[in-house]
Amino acid sequence: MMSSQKVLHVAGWESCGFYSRCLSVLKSLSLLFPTRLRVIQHAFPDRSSYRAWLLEDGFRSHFTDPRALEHTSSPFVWFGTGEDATHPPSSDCIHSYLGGHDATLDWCRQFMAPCEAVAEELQMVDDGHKPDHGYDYDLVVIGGGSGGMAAAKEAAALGARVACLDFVKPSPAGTTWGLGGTCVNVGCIPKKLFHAGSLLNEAILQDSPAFGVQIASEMHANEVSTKVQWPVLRENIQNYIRSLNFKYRVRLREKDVTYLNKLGTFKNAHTIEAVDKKGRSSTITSSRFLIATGGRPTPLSCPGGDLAISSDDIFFMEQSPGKTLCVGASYISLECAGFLAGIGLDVTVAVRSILLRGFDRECSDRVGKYMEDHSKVKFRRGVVPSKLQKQENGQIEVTFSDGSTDSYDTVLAAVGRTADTEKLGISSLGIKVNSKNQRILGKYEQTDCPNVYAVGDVLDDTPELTPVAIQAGIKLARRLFGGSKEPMDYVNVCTTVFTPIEYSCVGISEDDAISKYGEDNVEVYHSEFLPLEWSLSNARSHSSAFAKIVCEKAEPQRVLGIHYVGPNAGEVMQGYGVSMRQGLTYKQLTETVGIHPTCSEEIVTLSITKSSGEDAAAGGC
Ligand code: FAD
Ligand code: NA7
Repeated sequence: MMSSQKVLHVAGWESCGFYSRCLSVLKSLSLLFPTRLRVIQHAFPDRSSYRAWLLEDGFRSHFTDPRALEHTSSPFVWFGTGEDATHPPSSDCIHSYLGGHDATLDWCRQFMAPCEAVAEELQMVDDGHKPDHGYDYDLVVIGGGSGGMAAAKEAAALGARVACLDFVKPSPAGTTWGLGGTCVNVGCIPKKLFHAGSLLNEAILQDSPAFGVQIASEMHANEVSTKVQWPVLRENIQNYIRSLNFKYRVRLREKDVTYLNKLGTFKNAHTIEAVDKKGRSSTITSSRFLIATGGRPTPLSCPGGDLAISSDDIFFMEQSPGKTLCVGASYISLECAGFLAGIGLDVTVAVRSILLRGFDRECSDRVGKYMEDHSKVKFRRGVVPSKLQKQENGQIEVTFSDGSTDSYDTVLAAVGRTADTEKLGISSLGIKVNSKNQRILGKYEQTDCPNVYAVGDVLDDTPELTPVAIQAGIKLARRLFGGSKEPMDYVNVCTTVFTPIEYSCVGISEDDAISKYGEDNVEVYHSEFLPLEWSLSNARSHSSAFAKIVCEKAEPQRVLGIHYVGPNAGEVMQGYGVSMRQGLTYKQLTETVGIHPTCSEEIVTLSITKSSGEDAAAGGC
C-alpha cells in the first residue's frame, strides 16, 4: 500500500563527488516537488565504512535485481519507504534498486522530462485508490501475458501488493499451454523459431550449392535435398517454450507477485471470482484491476468452420500439417504460410481482398510476389471458404466462394483475432467494448470503470504487438504506483512481418502519407537491390530486396515512414525506430554513414525519388 510520493534512499561516502552530485540533484527535485519525491540520505564517513556496509555486511544482497548484487561504487540508490534516515540503513525500507550515479541522473531527467500529454494525463479519472484501502491487493492483474506480467512486476517493484491471474482456456481443437500468454506460447516465439527453421532449410537448399557447400552424402551431385522433420522441430521449440514458462513463474515469485493459475471474472468493481482448473472458486478483492487478457483467433464462421485449426494449434501439431490452406491474408496467415512452405509443404493462401491490410501496399505486394515466385506459395485471390467437409481419407474438402473445391490435410484459419472479454463480466461495470472485435475502449489505459485498467491486445485501437503490451503495462504501473505522469506513446512503433522475405516498417505507409498530406506534399525515395548474400545463388537471381522512405516534400523533409523488404528486416529497422522518435529528416538520414556491405545501408543511401520516374533498381555499390 503506498501513496504516489516516491521515496528514494541514497547511500554513499561523504567526500565522493558522484554521491554529492546525485544527492544535490535529488534534493533539489524533492524541494521543488515535495508531494512527488522524498529523499533520504545515508552518508558514510569514508569509502571503507561504506563498502563494509554495502559488501561485507551484505546490504546489497537484500535486493533481487542482479545489478544491485554487482554494485560496488558510490552512490547506491534505491526506492523504498521511511521518514528519516537510519544508520546504517535498514533492509526494512527496501522496495527496489535504482542504480548508481548514471542511472539516478537518468531517472531525474525522466522525472523532469517535458511530456506533451502531461496536461491531458492529469485528466485521468480519480480511481479512488487510497493507501489504507483494506482490499486484499493494491492491484490484481487478469492475464499473465506480455502486458499483464510486465505491469504486475513493475507495480510490485514499486511497492504495490500485486496478484496476477493467468488461465488458458483450451482452443476449440483442445490445445492448451503454460504461463506467459500468446507471445511465448502461440505467437512470436514459436512463429519466429519455425520461421528460422524454414530459412535454414531454404539456405541449405538454395544458397549452399553456390557457396560450394555440399552435404557429405550428396557429394556426387551439385545439388542438395533436405527433409525437415516436423516432430523434431516442434519438440525442440516446445521444450524451449516450457523452459520460458518456468522462468516466468520464477520471475513473478522473485518480484513478489502472487501468481494464481485461475480464471478471473468480475463480480463488482473491487471483487473478482477466481476459479482454478478443478473448478474450485474463491473471491479476491483489490483496489485496482488491470485487464490484460489479450485476444484469441476468430473462428471461421462458414459451415464446417470448426474443422479448421488456428495459430493456437499449429505449433503443437504432433505431425507435419501436410498440404495446408491458410485462410486470411494478413500478418499471421502469411507468416504461417511462409514457414510451412519454407519447410517444404504444399501451401495455399485464400485471400479475401488484399495482402497485409494496413501495411504499405507496394511492399505488401512485393512480399506476396516473393512468396509466390520464390517460396511457391499458391494464392487464391478473391475467395473465401464457404464450406469445409471432412473426407473419408482424413483430408478436409474446402468449397470456395467461387464454387471451386480442393482438399487439404490442414486448414488454418487466420482471419483476425477477437479480444478475450466475453466472459469477464465487465459489462455490469459499465466497461464498453468495440462491438467488432470486443476490444475494450479506454483512454490512457483506463476503462469506463475508473479503478479498472486495460493493456495489450485487449485494449482497442492499439497495435497488437508484444513490446507495445509490455511498455504500456510498465508505464501504466509507473503512473499508478510510481507517481509518473508519462502516458504510453503508441506512435512510430516498429514492426516486422516474418514472411519468407521479411518486411519491416516504422511510421506510415506511402498510401497513408498521400491520403493524409496529399500527393504533391509527399516525396518517396526508393531502391530495389540484390542483397550481397544472395548474389552467388541462381535460385535468388530473380528476387530482390527493397527499401523506401516516405518524406514530407517540404524542407526539412521530415521522414514519415521507413519500409524495408529483405533479409533480417527486424534487425534492420529497430535502430531507425529510435531516430523516428526524434523527428528524423531525410538530410539526417543521408548524412549518416552506412555500414558496408549491408542491406541496412540502402536506407541511408536512398537517392532515387519515385517522382523522378527513374528505376528503383538503378543504384549500385
Ligand atoms: P496475451 O499475451 O494474449 O496474454 C493474455 C493472457 O490472459 C493469456 O495467457 C490468457 O490465457 C489469459 N487470460 C485470458 N482471460 C483470462 C481470465 N479471465 N483469467 C485469467 N487469465 C486469462 N507480436 C510481436 O510483437 N511480434 C511478433 O512477431 C508477433 N507474432 C505473433 C504471431 C502470432 C501467431 C500471434 C497470434 C501473435 C503475434 N504477436 C506478435 C502478437 C503478440 O503475441 C501479442 O500482441 C501479445 O502477446 C499481447 O500480449 P497481451 O499481454 O495483451 O495478451
Ligand atoms: P488481421 O490483421 O485482422 O487480418 C485478418 C485477415 O483475415 C485479413 O487478411 C482479412 O481480410 C482476412 N479475413 C477476415 N475475415 C475473413 C473471412 N471471413 N474469410 C476470409 N478471410 C478473412 O489479423 P491477423 O490474425 O493476421 O493479425 C492480428 C494481429 O495479431 C496482427 O496485427 C499481429 O500484430 C498479431 P481483409 O483484408 O479484411 O479482406
